[in-house]
Amino acid sequence: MNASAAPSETSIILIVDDDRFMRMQLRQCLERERYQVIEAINGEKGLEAYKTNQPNLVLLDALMPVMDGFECCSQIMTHPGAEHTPVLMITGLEDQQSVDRAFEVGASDYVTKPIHWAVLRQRVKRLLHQARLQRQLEEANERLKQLVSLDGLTQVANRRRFDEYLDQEWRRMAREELPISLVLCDIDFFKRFNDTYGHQAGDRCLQQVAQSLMHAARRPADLVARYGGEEFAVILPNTKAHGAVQVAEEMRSQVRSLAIAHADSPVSSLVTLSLGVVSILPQLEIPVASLIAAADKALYQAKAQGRDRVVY
Ligand code: GH3
Ligand code: MG
Ligand code: MG
Ligand code: MG
Repeated sequence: MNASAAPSETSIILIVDDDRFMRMQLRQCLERERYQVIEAINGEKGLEAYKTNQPNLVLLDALMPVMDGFECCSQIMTHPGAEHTPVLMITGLEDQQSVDRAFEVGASDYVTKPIHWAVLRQRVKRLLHQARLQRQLEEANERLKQLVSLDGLTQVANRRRFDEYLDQEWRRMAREELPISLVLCDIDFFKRFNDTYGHQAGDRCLQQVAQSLMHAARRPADLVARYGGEEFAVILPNTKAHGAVQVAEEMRSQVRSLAIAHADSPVSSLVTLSLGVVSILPQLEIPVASLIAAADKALYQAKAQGRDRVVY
């Protein structure tokens, strides 16, 4: 499956045909091209072989006892990942209806018997190549999606992802009538920290703080995001005030236990956090911005009351 290993990886091809002689000829043709070949004698056996071997390509006869090729193909297509496994129908049926049906049930290509071997070789090669390209494209897309939603410095979600997720969870919690909490965290006297230790030390501090927040927000649905320069926001779906305050206190203590020196901080000799917490039962007619405004207000109070604290 590893895309980088693709050039040297041997493709597995599954031949499903009730005709023993045909299977043998196909096998010889494919093994000459150094493919790994598996055989099955009907659609049912073919389906089993498909599940156990996860071949890169299936060569499928149409007319077979027990389960025919059309049924076998449509069943293969219901399996996760089947979109990466091209099915090439090889059959004596030349009528339009059979060709149409093959493509309808998910076949990628169709060749008729008697087989033109040079053409088959090229079709097999092309189908495998296309499937590999498609897989690589999807992997690249996956990586890209990750990249556009992560903050480059701290590797937590970025602001864009935060906005998107908050909107989504706000609506989901409103539908399910569950609470949602938001924690806004801001590093205390961070400008002084930069002034004292330099911008690079500041960057490292941000990375460490981000990791601490990740440790504290443990549920799979929780999202830690970099909200702005030295501000982080944490979305806690299905979490009441009590739980959210606990998480926020855990964050404060995690950051304390990083024990990053901050000699110029008026509130401590170490880097500290101020946190504002809000919890609400969302309603679709209330704008999500009101949640952020309330958390911002709580954070402002935490600052005003002396920093290094959680305000709910
Ligand atoms: P307060 O306790 O009131 O929050 O004071 P503060 O100094 O933390 O707040 P202020 O908003 O005045 O300063 C934030 C500082 O965060 C200023 C800016 O240089 C720094 N900062 C923002 N983004 C980054 C970054 O990516 N890297 C580094 N090293 N510093 C950053
Ligand atoms: Mg047959
Ligand atoms: Mg700030
Ligand atoms: Mg600050």
